[in-house]
Amino acid sequence: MQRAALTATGVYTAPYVISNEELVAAYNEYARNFNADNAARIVAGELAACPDSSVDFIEKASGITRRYVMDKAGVLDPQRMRPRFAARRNEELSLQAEMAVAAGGEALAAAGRTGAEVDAVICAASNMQRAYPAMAVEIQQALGVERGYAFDMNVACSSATFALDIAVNAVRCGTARTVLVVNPEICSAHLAWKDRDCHFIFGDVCTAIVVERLDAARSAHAWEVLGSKLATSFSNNIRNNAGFLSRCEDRDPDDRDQLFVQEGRRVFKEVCPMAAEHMTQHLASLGFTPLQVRRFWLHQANLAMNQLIGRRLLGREATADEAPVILDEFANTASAGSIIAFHRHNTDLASGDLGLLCSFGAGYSIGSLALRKC
Ligand code: CO8
Repeated sequence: MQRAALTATGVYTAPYVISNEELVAAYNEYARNFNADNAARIVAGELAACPDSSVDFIEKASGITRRYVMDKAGVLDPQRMRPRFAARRNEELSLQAEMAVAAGGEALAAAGRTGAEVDAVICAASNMQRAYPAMAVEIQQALGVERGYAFDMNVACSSATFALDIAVNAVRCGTARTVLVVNPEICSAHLAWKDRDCHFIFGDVCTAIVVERLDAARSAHAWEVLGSKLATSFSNNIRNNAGFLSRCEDRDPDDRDQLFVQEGRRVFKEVCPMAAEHMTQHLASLGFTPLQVRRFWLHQANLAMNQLIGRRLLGREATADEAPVILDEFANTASAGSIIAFHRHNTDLASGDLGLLCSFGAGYSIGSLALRKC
């Protein structure tokens, strides 16, 4: 059995920023228009009025101050309230592939590798822009990966950690020497921007991670993977019903259940204890306690969620150095969040330091990797 390591990462940041102030101004204009257009039905009790959103609520409830998106004008147009993307011809690089090639190229360069040295590409994200051919195969070709295999997978917010588990096992078993995992998350395309309960939650980004044999690593910042642990438990509390059967069910793509829907409070209450218990058990199985972990790179959905998980793990508040936060800047970027935190906050640690990367989200799904700095 080979020893496997995460040797490098890359991040593609979406080109536009939307502040909470801009978001709330656009949403409130949409709400005013909706209420004026539907005044008679609202008075008759046939329709609920659209309540205003507020910057204060968003910052207090989530810790999010802004987000990066692939299109800003469409999202902030009160007549549209969703991104606008130009359709591309089949001969052009797809949007998700473009993001993945940028992040993947950065990660490969940081690992001291070229596409020609990669054996497998896994494209893991909450949404794929098409059913087939797999996004990963297009990315494989665009990055000059001439051998091996590529495939897509989706475990919602845990897509990246579940993909890392597969990549690590492939390297350990000798199926591959070098695997590239990419996570192009275009959350803005599946977010209900007209729903004030969730319109602030998501942003767009793409992350990439190189997984290699430890003995072949060239990077100065490699992390050996000591172990990984995956868990799932079915829940309807985070759900999106859009799929290939939608047109056969005569569904409108704007129907509320064809977009992201969640019971946010229930998710909060149920997922926090599950995630803390999962990480504690994972560490115990490797002979460690949470207090021995130098840094936690947690899923980035909600600041209060991460603070509560930190308290459950450590018995006290985790410092920003112990559990860095990036969701204030990026919002929730589904499976990419913990990887952005890792990308931004791993090179300062010392050889021998212990770290834990953990995602949690829809499914429910939880994935963790215990890492030791080489
Ligand atoms: N402005 C003003 N008031 C508001 C707003 C707003 N924007 N939104 C809600 N309110 C009001 C509510 O109506 C409510 O009013 P009332 O008390 O009168 O009923 C009050 O504020 C409190 O509302 P909530 O109870 O909803 O507020 P919370 O404190 O629970 O905060 C959160 C809401 C932030 C959503 C919080 O519950 C949370 O973060 N929960 C966890 C969310 C989470 O982690 N979800 C994970 C989902 S991500 C995932 O798994 C990936 C899925 C795939 C991605 C797909 C891409 C789109």
